[in-house]
Amino acid sequence: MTAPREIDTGLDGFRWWPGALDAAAQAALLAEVLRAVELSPFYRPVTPGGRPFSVRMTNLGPLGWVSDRDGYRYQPTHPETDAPWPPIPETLLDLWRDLTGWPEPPDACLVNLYREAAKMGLHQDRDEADLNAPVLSVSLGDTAIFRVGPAAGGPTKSIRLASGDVCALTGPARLARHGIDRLLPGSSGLIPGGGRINLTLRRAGPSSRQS
Ligand code: MD6
Ligand code: FE
Repeated sequence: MTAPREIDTGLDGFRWWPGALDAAAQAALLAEVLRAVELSPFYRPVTPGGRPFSVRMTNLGPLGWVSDRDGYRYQPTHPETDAPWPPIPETLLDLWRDLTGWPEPPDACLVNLYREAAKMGLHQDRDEADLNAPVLSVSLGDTAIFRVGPAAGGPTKSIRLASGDVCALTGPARLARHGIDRLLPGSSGLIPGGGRINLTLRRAGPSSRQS
């Protein structure tokens, strides 16, 4: 791919490439994701405290992020079907390599489905074995109000993640606090039934790099 334009948000290590995927690339990626979802359906996880998420989830790749009464973890199988997660599409592996330059491919891709009123509270991504590896996020469908701020707390910035936008938490922003305040329903017609799909690519398992 030709390198997409990157925007400086002023938060060191938070990277944002608006419109990294054009309309054709978005449609092609969505088709691949929806095919995978036929084998590995969206389900609604609960927090360790037993509250259902408003977002529905599934995963792609050798490991998938799950949450239930026992806590947060990565596991190789779908919690409801017990089947292995489908593979991560090649186009996402290419995007990871091109944009992050990380020497190893992602081994986990969390797929979040937001319908109209779904949101995600401020959180840090810290369930991965190597917290130096970046997390790369791809947005499809309705625009979302994304809030991001320093790991230690303090002021947050709000940015609009539109369909085709890619962002990443890297380096000093790897443990940034972030979440989705809300969607702008109807801002995109990409997702059948409406809403937004977010894909987050990670290195979840231990790194094979020598340290
Ligand atoms: C979302 N994203 O965009 C939720 N995590 O729906 C995330 O939680 C996220 O966008 C790590 C890195 C980038 C992200
Ligand atoms: Fe996150």
